Amino acid sequence: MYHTDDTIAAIASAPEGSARGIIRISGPAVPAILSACFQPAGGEQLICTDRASARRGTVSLQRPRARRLDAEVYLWPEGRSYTRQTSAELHTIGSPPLLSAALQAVCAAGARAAEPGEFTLRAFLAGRLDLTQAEGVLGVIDARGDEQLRQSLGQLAGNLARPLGQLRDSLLDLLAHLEAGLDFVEEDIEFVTRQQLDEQIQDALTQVERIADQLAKRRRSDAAPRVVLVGSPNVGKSSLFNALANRCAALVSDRPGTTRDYLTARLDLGGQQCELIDTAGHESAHAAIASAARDFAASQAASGDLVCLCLDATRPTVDWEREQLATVPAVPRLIVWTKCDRGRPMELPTAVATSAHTGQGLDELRGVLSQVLAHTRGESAASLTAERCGASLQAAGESLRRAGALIGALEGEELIASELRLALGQLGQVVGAVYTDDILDRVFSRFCIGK
Ligand SMILES: Nc1nc2c(ncn2[C@@H]2O[C@H](COP(=O)(O)OP(=O)(O)OP(=O)(O)O)[C@@H](O)[C@H]2O)c(=O)[nH]1
Ligand SMILES: [Mg+2]
Repeated sequence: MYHTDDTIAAIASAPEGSARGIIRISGPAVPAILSACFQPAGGEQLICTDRASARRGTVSLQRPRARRLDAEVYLWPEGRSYTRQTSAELHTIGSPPLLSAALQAVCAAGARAAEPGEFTLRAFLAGRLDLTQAEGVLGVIDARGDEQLRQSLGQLAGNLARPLGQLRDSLLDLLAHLEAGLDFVEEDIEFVTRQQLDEQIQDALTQVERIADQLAKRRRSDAAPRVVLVGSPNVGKSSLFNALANRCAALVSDRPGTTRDYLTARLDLGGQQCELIDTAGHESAHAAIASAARDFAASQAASGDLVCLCLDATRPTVDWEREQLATVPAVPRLIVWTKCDRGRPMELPTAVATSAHTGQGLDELRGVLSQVLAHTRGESAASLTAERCGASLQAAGESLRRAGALIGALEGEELIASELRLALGQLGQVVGAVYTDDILDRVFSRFCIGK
């Protein structure tokens, strides 16, 4: 069983350190903990009102030695925070040893170190989120690329919770009518006609199928991570694409700017699937079409899971390439030297030397891609939810189908009601209205501490 009556605390900012560090605290003892370890500036007392508030002050640290750390405290009263409990955040310098000393001070004052995902678990248990939205939170944290972020934010905003909630409400109403009819069976009172029952069950079945289909589609679309080939015109991206995909899909020519549109191919990297994307070369052209192609290549790169920056080993690097090498990429990046049969690549760490013409380095590149992708890929919220709920949605659909068949066969209403109960139980598991510790463990153990 999960307890929510104690007070939990954790470092909620990046574990490797950042400019700002955050300690999150949630539970009934927040006011007592803050009055024990936080001194507001100006010597006044920190008072928890019915509105969110912020105060500057200092936290008293005991270890490794007694000292005071400047901090701001943000305080949310019960009912108005993420967990719906009295909650606080201490914002201070993001140095890991200082944050860990501040967390020790908070724990010494009465908090317990939070388990992974425990804040979101409390938000779920307090009814602030359903399970699909909790998975949306995780999807937002782990999103790789714009598409995953968009999907996860949608799920967090309730684009699954809402239709599922409406569907459960209408099935509950239907079940209530059926059960009321069963209570008055002697009097021959009918609360819902067979035709209404049939229509509403068919309608519910269509919705369950639509949600299951939508989840499965999203899961398929993000099942394969995306590897995007980018680089200057004529460096050999399309040749590399063809060599890796083992086909001549992309047009190759010695004229720079050959690729205008983009092409994709499915690669199997020894069990690890990926989608390989060839893009137009980056160039400083003015022609509208070239610049559209370049913008498109940039957007493909931004939504990829891994970018292969292709550099031509037969010539020195150009300005744009040097700029790229000097910047920290937003998406994980691999340097791929091309045309190594005709030139010697410059020494760069973690670069792979290839030739599309001789096949040199292609196996090595496949191996590196597979390794890097195994570590860069985050699962989208839809994938997590689809994996957890696929069987429940299918079972709910089957119960509704059986209920429909029972109506058609003019069977008794007890049997129909029992199928509706089964369907509701399965939908309840999807949103978390019906849950076991096991289900919650599966969802929340994927979170990191502090979320
Ligand atoms: N020697 C040698 N030539 C290559 C290799 N790969 C590509 N080339 C040549 O380089 C030229 C450009 O190749 P593409 O694959 O079209 O280059 P790209 O980067 O797709 O070019 P854009 O689509 O215009 O951006 C062609 O003439 C290819 O034959 C290679 O591994 N070795
Ligand atoms: Mg090309």
